[in-house]
Amino acid sequence: MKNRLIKICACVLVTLTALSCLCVAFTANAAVLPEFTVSDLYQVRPGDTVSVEVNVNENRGYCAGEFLLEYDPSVLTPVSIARGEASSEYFASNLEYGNGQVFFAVISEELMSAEGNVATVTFEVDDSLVVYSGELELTVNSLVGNISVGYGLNSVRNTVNGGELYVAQKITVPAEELGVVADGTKYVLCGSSIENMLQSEITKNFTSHTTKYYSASGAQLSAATRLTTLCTVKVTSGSTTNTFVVSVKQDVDGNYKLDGEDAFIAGLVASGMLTEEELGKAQSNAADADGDGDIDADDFAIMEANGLK
Ligand SMILES: [Ca+2]
Ligand SMILES: [Ca+2]
Ligand SMILES: [Ca+2]
Repeated sequence: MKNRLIKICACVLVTLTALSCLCVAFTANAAVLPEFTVSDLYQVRPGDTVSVEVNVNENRGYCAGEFLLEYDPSVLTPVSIARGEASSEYFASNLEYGNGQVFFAVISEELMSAEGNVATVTFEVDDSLVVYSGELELTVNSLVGNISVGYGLNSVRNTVNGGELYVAQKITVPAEELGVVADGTKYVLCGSSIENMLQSEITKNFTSHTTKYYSASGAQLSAATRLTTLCTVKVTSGSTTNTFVVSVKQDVDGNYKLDGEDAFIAGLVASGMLTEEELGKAQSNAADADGDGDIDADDFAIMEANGLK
């Protein structure tokens, strides 16, 4: 009942504001809608409490707006919402608007032209996750402006930039925390040395899951075999399996040796004969020997020196 009341109130407010704004004298202006963004969330751990900011930029003014922030309810649970400094005091919200939806509305008698934070929604992240990559999407509905700023009542329905969410459990081996990078529906597990990549040590991170280890060709590895580039780790809990493709710095071809072959592949990328997309994320990360984010002559030189040892 409360939910419906909030929805109805917001719609009435928006309609009333639209009517009052339409009274403003018309001047020929191109519609310049305010730009809304949703903050990205990286480096999030399962069980964390995180805050997602909805911000407004390029704001020539609006006097009412209805917003719907959509999230994955299997991953996030909303706990609170706070009005931002760029909103008016007439702010209505509903955390339980729909499954995976937070609703809020702002309204003002005068144009709100401040830039900055409109609202901040705080979520709890499911603590049983291993890894997750997804997006929160903001839909701006029924944005009301003055005709003089180029628009009256707009049903914007735009999906706003940002809102990426990336959650990964901490995965450690002795002396190192392994990096995790999203790669489509898979994830790349990044280590610095084959010496560190012991199955038994990685298994210790997943006490309530089942872990299985495979070679690049898909054969299950014997327990003592270390992992290197293009090996895979499957982590299963219930009906959910997360697949990690291993990447170990400098062993680009995944043959457990650091030698001229690895330098050769890096050289192909550095010279433009092979793209990082063609090579794939796990091998590209391995080929970035100095870890500066690109594959160039410096990386080739580091790996070429391995081959001469
Ligand atoms: Ca190699
Ligand atoms: Ca590099
Ligand atoms: Ca470089």
